[in-house]
Amino acid sequence: TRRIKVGGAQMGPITKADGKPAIVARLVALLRQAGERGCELVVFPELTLSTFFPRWYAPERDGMDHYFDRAMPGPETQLLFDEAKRLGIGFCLGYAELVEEEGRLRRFNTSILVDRAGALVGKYRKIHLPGHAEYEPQRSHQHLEKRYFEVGNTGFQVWEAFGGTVGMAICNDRRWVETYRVMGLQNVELIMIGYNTPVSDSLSGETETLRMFHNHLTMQAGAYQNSTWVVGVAKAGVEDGHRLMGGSVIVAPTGEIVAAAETEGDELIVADCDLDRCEYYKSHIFNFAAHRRPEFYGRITAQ
Ligand code: ING
Repeated sequence: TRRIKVGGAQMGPITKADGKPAIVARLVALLRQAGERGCELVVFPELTLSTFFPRWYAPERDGMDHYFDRAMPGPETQLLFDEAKRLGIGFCLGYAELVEEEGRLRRFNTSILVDRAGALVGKYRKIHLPGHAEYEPQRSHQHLEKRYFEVGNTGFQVWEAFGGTVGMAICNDRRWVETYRVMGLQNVELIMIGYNTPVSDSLSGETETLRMFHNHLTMQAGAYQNSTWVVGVAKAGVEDGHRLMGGSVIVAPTGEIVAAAETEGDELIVADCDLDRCEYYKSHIFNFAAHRRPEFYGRITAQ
């Protein structure tokens, strides 16, 4: 069997006042915990090097650039990369990416995957950006990802790494069935998803319980319907008065939750993921070649 010991490194709150060195020190502490528990891969949350700054309005679109990283690793994150390499642990890290591309400055909500030897395996830039681009006074807090980030241009890719086929998505992506299916059609066996999700918002009136139900429902369904493991990892807790949900989980290809966080702080969850458990579902109930009928699905990709 192709077993891989996976850690979900849930992060507690990061406030506006927290500097990068203190944040990186917490990431390194979780990495060391993962090492002690034999993890080969650790998944960190979305935007795990800063507070969830899209909750704040800045008059200029570059007004949050101080939360972005140009180089990855950069001077303040090199420590994390070095420690991971020393421990022989691969990791997935979410951060705000500032990059010069096609002759202009571009901003993405990004996730990178680094293997156990410390080599960059792949990069994903968030495609489903929720919320709005302009200030909306009726909201108790803003959700301005469309203001600070461009729609990602990497597509949903998979990579051969950690003994299997792995992919990445970020936060709101997990609510869209297409996210999982596009990777499912590439035979993905483990999807890593970091998220920062407000416990409540001023518009929906949903209860905290209902929002946690949606959080797990989407990842459990995505896992089962595409015969893949899903690792969903939160940045959680109260950031400058705004509470983000925890609920980090590791979901098996059966859709069952096999590990779940209990707190809204820095917390490592671990599961021994047997990638061969994907096989039965991929070759029977979700055997795409045998059962899937794309000639009837055209409307799904229509604009
Ligand atoms: N956050 C939230 C998420 O998709 C959200 C936004 C919350 C959308 C609740 C809908 C309902 O989990 C991010 N960062 O995408």
